[in-house]
Amino acid sequence: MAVDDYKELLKHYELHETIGTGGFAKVKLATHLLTGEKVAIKIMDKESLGDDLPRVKTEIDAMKNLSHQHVCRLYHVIETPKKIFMILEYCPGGELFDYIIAKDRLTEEEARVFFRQIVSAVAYIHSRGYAHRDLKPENLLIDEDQNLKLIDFGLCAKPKGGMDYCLMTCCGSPAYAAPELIQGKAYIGSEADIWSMGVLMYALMCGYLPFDDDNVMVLYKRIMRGKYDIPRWLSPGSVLLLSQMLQVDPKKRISVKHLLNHPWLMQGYNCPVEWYSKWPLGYMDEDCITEMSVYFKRSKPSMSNLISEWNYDHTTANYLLLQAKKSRGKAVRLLRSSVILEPSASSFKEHVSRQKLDFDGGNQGELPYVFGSMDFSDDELFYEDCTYSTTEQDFSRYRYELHSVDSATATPIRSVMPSKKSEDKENSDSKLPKNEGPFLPPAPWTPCSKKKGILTTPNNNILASAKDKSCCTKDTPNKKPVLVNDDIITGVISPERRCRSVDLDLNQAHLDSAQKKKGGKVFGSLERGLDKVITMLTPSKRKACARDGPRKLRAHYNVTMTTLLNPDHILNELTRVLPLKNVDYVQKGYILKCKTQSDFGKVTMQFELEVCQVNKPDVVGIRRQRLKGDAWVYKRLVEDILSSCKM
Ligand code: 6BJ
Repeated sequence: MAVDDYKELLKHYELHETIGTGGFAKVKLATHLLTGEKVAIKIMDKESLGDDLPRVKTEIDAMKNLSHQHVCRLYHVIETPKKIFMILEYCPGGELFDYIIAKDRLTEEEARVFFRQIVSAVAYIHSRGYAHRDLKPENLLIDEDQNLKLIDFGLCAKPKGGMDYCLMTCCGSPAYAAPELIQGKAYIGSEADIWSMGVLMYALMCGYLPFDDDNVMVLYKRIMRGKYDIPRWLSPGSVLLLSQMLQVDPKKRISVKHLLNHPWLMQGYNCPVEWYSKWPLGYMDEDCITEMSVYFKRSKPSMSNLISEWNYDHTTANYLLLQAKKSRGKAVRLLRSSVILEPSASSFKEHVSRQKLDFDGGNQGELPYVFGSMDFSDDELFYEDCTYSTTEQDFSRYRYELHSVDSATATPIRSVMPSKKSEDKENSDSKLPKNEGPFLPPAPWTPCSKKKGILTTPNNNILASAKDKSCCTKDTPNKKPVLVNDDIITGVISPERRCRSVDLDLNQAHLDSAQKKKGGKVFGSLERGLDKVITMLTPSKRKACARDGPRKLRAHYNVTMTTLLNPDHILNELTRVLPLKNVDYVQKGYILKCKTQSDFGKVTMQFELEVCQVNKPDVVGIRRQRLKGDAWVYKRLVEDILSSCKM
């Protein structure tokens, strides 16, 4: 992999940790340097894309044609000879899927809030002539205001003759696929989307799927029969709406138009779903144009013309990110700080390892915590190891040092943390504060309990300008980025597995702003590969390591509370149970980077489990994050692991 591929990207963005890996893409958190806004960067390797390359083109084309409050926004596309980078709206709340499973299921009221947004997004994309064709809770992300954003337009279709024209390609996830689609019949994309929305609504309110089986043929038969269980907690209104969406005959299925003012969706709102875009494509904001014209020293008409080309280049990104800033009530300002060095002025490594600065004077860059990344198999630049702080006193200074990676921090498989003398006490009287917002899990937290187990389903080049000087460079050979191929073979190979449904109490805690106010430290992903030279920050900003104990994280719905008080004890329990569940893992301090593999050695699932301190020192939790693999299989596996731990 050539450093050149990252040159253009790193001129405008500082990369942080991986927040997801899909079949053919890796998604990283990043900061846009001129606005200080967080973005998600989808990184694709053209060579590995192979037959999936058209899917990427489809997604880019579609996203350039969509601008809606419930559709994830595309800001910028960078293509190099080997890579495609899509710079996208960042949604810190993660996937709706994780939210549902953390709560087991949503109340009708909560499901309605989300479902109105889903209907709004789908009505909008249909109005633009697109069918999504892969609607599922993994493709709905939650933004910082708890609003949903639809992602993954790689399978979307825009029938040439309009929305009523038939499609033939069978795509999407089997469990969400409409009967006509799996039968290989010609189908209408919008009708198929409505079916998937029915499955989605069912999953929201039940916490499991209406049609499900390990065997895909059995699953297909169930879908074609269209019969599903109706749990007792569903209201008659919900049952009716589900039956209208889950109609096997697409002609009898409810249309989006009728969903907009459906009584169930109107309940408590008394107004139809608003589906029109609040920021239609081509919308130009006066304040943003003014700021950009001042910053780039151009006349307003000339700046305005440049923006209106909508090339999805850095101009588009600057404009859209300024607009995003404004819509969140922040100052419409581009950063006028000298810290934005021309990439040519710093070495590549320095560029990516530089202390992150808080461009907005303290209210930016606050993450609940950082989601570690797990890069088992990708060769990539070693740039994740930037450790940065969001505390204000750190703004003005940053420097770099070279260190060898401390091999002691890379713990071999099955090794455990040195255990303190165990003094675990049952923590049944947790005093976690109450819920703060309408979308947060209910308080109080309840300890791990056995519940009925739940889910079962398989679930051409726009080359960087030649004028650009390299940021990584022949002139600083000793600071060349390190390419790491860290495919860690961990011994235990698991066959593709379907877990027994077991019990789990996912975190019922709330978000706490205390740590945010204090300006908690945010860390990049863990060091990989021994004998590598990496750039790290000054000792005061060094990464947390095992010796520091578990990280202190804000309570979140992807953190499961335990009743034990000793983090090492929990770590030992996890490392005892993981091999029993055929999960391979690598331990890095209190983080267990887990993966499952098929019989053929294909990685089927990647996720992290991290033992952490939550809120108060006497509450120990386990943060979980899925990075790759089927969401429902992951859910069952993590349920299985956690319920098998004695804690
Ligand atoms: C895209 C992906 C935009 O897991 C997280 C955050 C995941 C952001 C995440 C931790 C967390 C918080 C709460 C609960 C669980 N983003 N943001 C593909 N296409 C367009 C956009 C994205 C991806 C994202 C994913 N946070 N976990």
